[in-house]
Amino acid sequence: MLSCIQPTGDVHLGNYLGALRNWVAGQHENDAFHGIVDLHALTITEAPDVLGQATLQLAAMLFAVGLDPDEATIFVQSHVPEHSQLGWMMECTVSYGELTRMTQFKDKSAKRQENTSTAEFISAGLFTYPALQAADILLYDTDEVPVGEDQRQHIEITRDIAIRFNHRFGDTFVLPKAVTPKAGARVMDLQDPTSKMSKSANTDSGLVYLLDEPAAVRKKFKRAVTDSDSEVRFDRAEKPGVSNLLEILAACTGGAPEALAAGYTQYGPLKADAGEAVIELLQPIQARYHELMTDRGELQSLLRKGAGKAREVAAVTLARAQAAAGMLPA
Ligand code: ATP
Ligand code: LTN
Repeated sequence: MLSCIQPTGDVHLGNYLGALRNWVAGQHENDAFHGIVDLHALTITEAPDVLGQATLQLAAMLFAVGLDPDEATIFVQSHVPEHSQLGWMMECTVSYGELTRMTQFKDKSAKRQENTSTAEFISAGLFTYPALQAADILLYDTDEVPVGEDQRQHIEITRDIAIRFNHRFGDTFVLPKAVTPKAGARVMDLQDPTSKMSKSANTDSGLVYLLDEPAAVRKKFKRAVTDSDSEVRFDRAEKPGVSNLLEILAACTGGAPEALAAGYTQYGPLKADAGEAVIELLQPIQARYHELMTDRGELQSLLRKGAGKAREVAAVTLARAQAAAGMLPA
């Protein structure tokens, strides 16, 4: 199993309850690889001095939420040069036409064009990104890639690339498939409960970050958008705000949102309890995060170890692909 996360923006409650928590729960049963994909972030990074720090902070967060470097392989993409090397071979296996059909490129480039500060530069890397993502996946003979709906098209193109390569050069790559995690909660924006909580939201008043102080969490829950009647009931369609609060509370305390609803007759106490449950959930994560960040050397050594483990697998796959393509060995 392989999952990857980009070091862009701060990790929020949706990322944790929808993804990271499942990674932690599954780390004992799966042979799991988790990549911090800094080369992908580079497609939209122009400022100096941000990527390394964001990478280190994300690594600390992954360890703080409970990923165990002895169980899972946690690595930084650029520390495993096989990603770039196979990425180029994948660029030569995907067609220009296929890349032009990728909705993520269309969305992200359109978004950059709307913003005056980013409008004039759309990198070629943003366009060829799916080839690098295919390399990420194929290097580990990955069977399953847990992703949200938005990434399904990228897993499909990875399969198409692998099939084409295998057809041209003989059986080389395992065909991966996308899996949607069964237990993941879907956390909505507290200010706009019909949209998912997302780093790319216009304002962050409806986002709860894993590093938010208790006072900030309390305030965000207190101001959460609900509706004008005052019945507490779990109903995503009719009562999105209230249902989101119930779902968050349920995800933190382990109950079921429908059953929790019965315990409330007013919105105020529900907001307060959901806020306190989140504060309690975040407290140990924040404590571990801050402790890990005091020892940069130790974090880097954990990442070096992860990259070493990743390379053991990636180097074998790359060599197999190069041999299949008939490249002269060095
Ligand atoms: P962006 O807004 O830039 O797309 P994001 O906040 O949606 O970022 P990603 O980096 O795309 O986050 O996703 C990381 C992981 O978190 C993915 O597995 C994704 O499915 C999950 N995730 C993101 N937002 C939510 C959410 N609101 N609820 C549940 N899971 C989420
Ligand atoms: N494109 C993904 C991040 C990503 C990824 C991967 C996910 C890069 N490489 C390999 C799964 C497997 C995103 O934008 N969330």
